[in-house]
Amino acid sequence: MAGPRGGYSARMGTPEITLERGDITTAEVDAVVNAANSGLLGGGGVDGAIHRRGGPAILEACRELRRTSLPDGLPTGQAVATTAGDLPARWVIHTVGPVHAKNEDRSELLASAYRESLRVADELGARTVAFPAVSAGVYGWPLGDAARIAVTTVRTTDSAVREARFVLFSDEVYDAFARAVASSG
Ligand code: AR6
Repeated sequence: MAGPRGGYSARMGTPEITLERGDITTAEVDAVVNAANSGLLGGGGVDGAIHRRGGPAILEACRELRRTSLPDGLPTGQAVATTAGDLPARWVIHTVGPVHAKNEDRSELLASAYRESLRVADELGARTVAFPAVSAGVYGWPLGDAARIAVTTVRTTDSAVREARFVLFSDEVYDAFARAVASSG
Protein backbone atom coordinates (compact mmCIF):
# COMPACT_ATOMS: atom_id res chain seq x y z
CA MET A 1 0.00 0.00 0.00
CA ALA A 2 1.36 3.45 -0.88
CA GLY A 3 2.28 5.41 2.27
CA PRO A 4 1.75 9.15 2.77
CA ARG A 5 5.17 10.02 1.33
CA GLY A 6 4.88 7.68 -1.59
CA GLY A 7 6.76 4.89 0.20
CA TYR A 8 5.25 1.59 1.19
CA SER A 9 3.70 0.90 4.58
CA ALA A 10 2.61 -2.63 5.39
CA ARG A 11 -0.83 -2.80 6.98
CA MET A 12 -0.60 -4.72 10.21
CA GLY A 13 -4.14 -6.02 10.05
CA THR A 14 -6.95 -5.69 12.55
CA PRO A 15 -7.47 -7.66 15.77
CA GLU A 16 -9.82 -10.62 15.90
CA ILE A 17 -12.56 -9.88 18.41
CA THR A 18 -13.56 -12.52 20.95
CA LEU A 19 -16.11 -12.20 23.75
CA GLU A 20 -15.99 -13.80 27.17
CA ARG A 21 -18.25 -13.52 30.19
CA GLY A 22 -16.10 -13.19 33.32
CA ASP A 23 -13.59 -11.38 35.49
CA ILE A 24 -10.82 -9.63 33.55
CA THR A 25 -8.34 -10.03 36.43
CA THR A 26 -8.08 -13.75 35.61
CA ALA A 27 -7.45 -13.22 31.87
CA GLU A 28 -4.27 -14.90 30.64
CA VAL A 29 -3.23 -12.41 27.99
CA ASP A 30 -0.24 -10.21 27.21
CA ALA A 31 -2.02 -7.04 28.34
CA VAL A 32 -5.14 -6.21 30.33
CA VAL A 33 -6.81 -2.85 29.73
CA ASN A 34 -8.00 -0.98 32.80
CA ALA A 35 -10.94 1.46 32.75
CA ALA A 36 -9.15 3.93 35.00
CA ASN A 37 -9.67 7.59 35.87
CA SER A 38 -7.32 10.49 35.11
CA GLY A 39 -5.76 10.36 38.57
CA LEU A 40 -4.46 6.83 37.89
CA LEU A 41 -4.37 6.02 41.59
CA GLY A 42 -7.17 3.48 41.67
CA GLY A 43 -10.93 3.55 42.09
CA GLY A 44 -13.93 1.23 42.09
CA GLY A 45 -15.28 -1.14 39.42
CA VAL A 46 -12.79 -2.91 37.21
CA ASP A 47 -10.05 -0.47 38.30
CA GLY A 48 -10.46 -1.51 41.93
CA ALA A 49 -10.49 -5.19 40.98
CA ILE A 50 -7.27 -4.88 38.93
CA HIS A 51 -5.41 -3.08 41.72
CA ARG A 52 -6.66 -5.54 44.36
CA ARG A 53 -5.73 -8.62 42.44
CA GLY A 54 -2.59 -7.20 40.83
CA GLY A 55 -1.14 -6.04 44.13
CA PRO A 56 0.83 -2.91 45.13
CA ALA A 57 3.30 -2.97 42.22
CA ILE A 58 0.64 -1.51 39.90
CA LEU A 59 -0.14 1.40 42.22
CA GLU A 60 3.55 2.05 42.71
CA ALA A 61 4.08 2.18 38.92
CA CYS A 62 1.10 4.56 38.58
CA ARG A 63 2.53 6.81 41.29
CA GLU A 64 5.84 6.87 39.44
CA LEU A 65 4.06 7.93 36.23
CA ARG A 66 2.35 10.76 38.15
CA ARG A 67 5.72 11.83 39.57
CA THR A 68 7.42 11.81 36.17
CA SER A 69 5.60 11.93 32.81
CA LEU A 70 2.00 12.56 33.94
CA PRO A 71 2.01 15.11 36.79
CA ASP A 72 -1.53 16.24 35.83
CA GLY A 73 -2.81 12.71 35.29
CA LEU A 74 -3.84 10.83 32.15
CA PRO A 75 -6.18 12.78 29.84
CA THR A 76 -9.48 11.22 28.76
CA GLY A 77 -9.06 9.10 25.63
CA GLN A 78 -5.36 8.40 26.25
CA ALA A 79 -3.61 5.22 27.46
CA VAL A 80 -0.44 4.31 29.34
CA ALA A 81 1.13 0.99 30.39
CA THR A 82 2.45 -0.34 33.69
CA THR A 83 3.49 -3.69 35.05
CA ALA A 84 0.61 -6.12 35.67
CA GLY A 85 1.99 -7.02 39.11
CA ASP A 86 0.52 -10.35 40.23
CA LEU A 87 -2.05 -10.60 37.39
CA PRO A 88 -1.55 -13.44 34.87
CA ALA A 89 -0.60 -10.84 32.22
CA ARG A 90 2.58 -8.89 31.45
CA TRP A 91 1.15 -5.39 31.36
CA VAL A 92 -1.82 -3.32 32.40
CA ILE A 93 -2.76 -0.64 29.89
CA HIS A 94 -4.63 2.08 31.76
CA THR A 95 -7.04 4.14 29.73
CA VAL A 96 -9.60 6.78 30.66
CA GLY A 97 -12.97 6.65 28.96
CA PRO A 98 -15.26 9.69 28.91
CA VAL A 99 -18.13 10.16 31.34
CA HIS A 100 -21.37 9.88 29.37
CA ALA A 101 -23.10 13.22 28.76
CA LYS A 102 -26.66 13.62 27.51
CA ASN A 103 -26.08 16.89 25.70
CA GLU A 104 -22.69 16.26 24.16
CA ASP A 105 -21.41 13.56 21.82
CA ARG A 106 -18.29 12.10 23.43
CA SER A 107 -18.14 9.02 21.18
CA GLU A 108 -14.84 10.11 19.68
CA LEU A 109 -13.20 10.12 23.12
CA LEU A 110 -14.47 6.61 23.81
CA ALA A 111 -13.19 5.42 20.41
CA SER A 112 -9.87 7.10 21.21
CA ALA A 113 -9.57 5.15 24.49
CA TYR A 114 -9.70 1.88 22.50
CA ARG A 115 -7.44 3.11 19.68
CA GLU A 116 -4.82 4.47 22.07
CA SER A 117 -4.90 1.24 24.10
CA LEU A 118 -4.15 -0.71 20.91
CA ARG A 119 -1.38 1.75 20.00
CA VAL A 120 0.26 1.24 23.40
CA ALA A 121 -0.20 -2.53 23.01
CA ASP A 122 1.66 -2.33 19.70
CA GLU A 123 4.47 -0.36 21.32
CA LEU A 124 4.77 -3.08 23.96
CA GLY A 125 4.61 -5.90 21.44
CA ALA A 126 1.44 -7.33 23.03
CA ARG A 127 -0.43 -9.76 20.77
CA THR A 128 -3.37 -10.67 23.01
CA VAL A 129 -5.23 -7.90 24.84
CA ALA A 130 -8.22 -8.14 27.21
CA PHE A 131 -10.62 -5.18 27.33
CA PRO A 132 -13.42 -4.39 29.77
CA ALA A 133 -16.47 -2.39 28.69
CA VAL A 134 -14.80 1.01 29.13
CA SER A 135 -17.17 3.76 30.39
CA ALA A 136 -20.09 1.31 30.66
CA GLY A 137 -20.17 1.30 34.49
CA VAL A 138 -19.68 4.30 36.78
CA TYR A 139 -19.13 6.54 33.74
CA GLY A 140 -22.70 5.88 32.66
CA TRP A 141 -22.66 4.99 28.95
CA PRO A 142 -25.74 3.25 27.60
CA LEU A 143 -24.61 -0.33 27.01
CA GLY A 144 -25.64 -0.51 23.36
CA ASP A 145 -23.65 2.63 22.46
CA ALA A 146 -20.63 1.61 24.55
CA ALA A 147 -20.57 -1.82 22.89
CA ARG A 148 -21.06 -0.52 19.35
CA ILE A 149 -18.24 2.04 19.69
CA ALA A 150 -15.92 -0.55 21.29
CA VAL A 151 -16.50 -3.17 18.59
CA THR A 152 -16.43 -0.87 15.56
CA THR A 153 -13.30 0.92 16.79
CA VAL A 154 -11.31 -2.23 17.52
CA ARG A 155 -12.49 -3.78 14.28
CA THR A 156 -11.20 -0.86 12.22
CA THR A 157 -7.91 -0.09 14.01
CA ASP A 158 -4.73 -1.15 12.27
CA SER A 159 -2.71 -3.10 14.86
CA ALA A 160 -0.40 -6.05 15.31
CA VAL A 161 -2.63 -7.26 18.17
CA ARG A 162 -4.01 -10.65 17.10
CA GLU A 163 -6.81 -11.04 19.64
CA ALA A 164 -8.87 -8.35 21.33
CA ARG A 165 -10.77 -10.23 24.02
CA PHE A 166 -13.68 -8.36 25.58
CA VAL A 167 -14.11 -9.77 29.09
CA LEU A 168 -17.58 -8.79 30.22
CA PHE A 169 -18.75 -8.88 33.79
CA SER A 170 -22.48 -9.58 33.43
CA ASP A 171 -24.88 -11.27 31.02
CA GLU A 172 -26.38 -7.89 30.18
CA VAL A 173 -23.05 -6.42 29.09
CA TYR A 174 -22.09 -9.63 27.28
CA ASP A 175 -25.37 -9.59 25.34
CA ALA A 176 -24.87 -5.96 24.31
CA PHE A 177 -21.42 -6.81 22.93
CA ALA A 178 -22.72 -9.94 21.19
CA ARG A 179 -25.35 -7.81 19.43
CA ALA A 180 -22.72 -5.23 18.45
CA VAL A 181 -20.47 -7.94 16.98
CA ALA A 182 -23.39 -9.47 15.08
CA SER A 183 -24.49 -6.16 13.60
CA SER A 184 -21.03 -4.86 12.67
CA GLY A 185 -20.63 -7.79 10.28
N1 AR6 B 1 -13.80 -7.73 35.13
C1 AR6 B 1 -14.40 -7.28 34.00
N2 AR6 B 1 -15.29 -6.26 34.01
C2 AR6 B 1 -15.55 -5.67 35.20
C3 AR6 B 1 -14.96 -6.07 36.41
C4 AR6 B 1 -14.04 -7.16 36.35
N3 AR6 B 1 -13.41 -7.63 37.42
N4 AR6 B 1 -15.44 -5.29 37.41
C5 AR6 B 1 -16.32 -4.43 36.84
N5 AR6 B 1 -16.40 -4.65 35.51
P1 AR6 B 1 -16.39 0.64 35.58
P2 AR6 B 1 -16.07 3.06 33.91
C6 AR6 B 1 -17.21 -4.00 34.47
O1 AR6 B 1 -17.34 1.36 36.46
O2 AR6 B 1 -17.52 3.10 33.62
C7 AR6 B 1 -13.66 3.42 38.46
O3 AR6 B 1 -13.91 3.84 39.77
C8 AR6 B 1 -18.43 -3.22 34.88
O4 AR6 B 1 -19.51 -4.11 35.12
O5 AR6 B 1 -15.36 -0.21 36.21
O6 AR6 B 1 -15.10 3.26 32.76
C9 AR6 B 1 -12.48 4.16 37.84
O7 AR6 B 1 -11.49 4.46 38.78
C10 AR6 B 1 -18.67 -2.39 33.63
O8 AR6 B 1 -19.36 -3.16 32.64
O9 AR6 B 1 -15.59 1.69 34.61
C11 AR6 B 1 -13.12 5.39 37.26
O10 AR6 B 1 -13.26 6.38 38.25
C12 AR6 B 1 -17.25 -2.12 33.10
O11 AR6 B 1 -16.41 -3.02 33.82
C13 AR6 B 1 -14.48 4.91 36.85
O12 AR6 B 1 -14.78 3.78 37.64
C14 AR6 B 1 -16.75 -0.70 33.34
O13 AR6 B 1 -17.26 -0.21 34.58
C15 AR6 B 1 -14.48 4.45 35.40
O14 AR6 B 1 -15.80 4.14 35.02
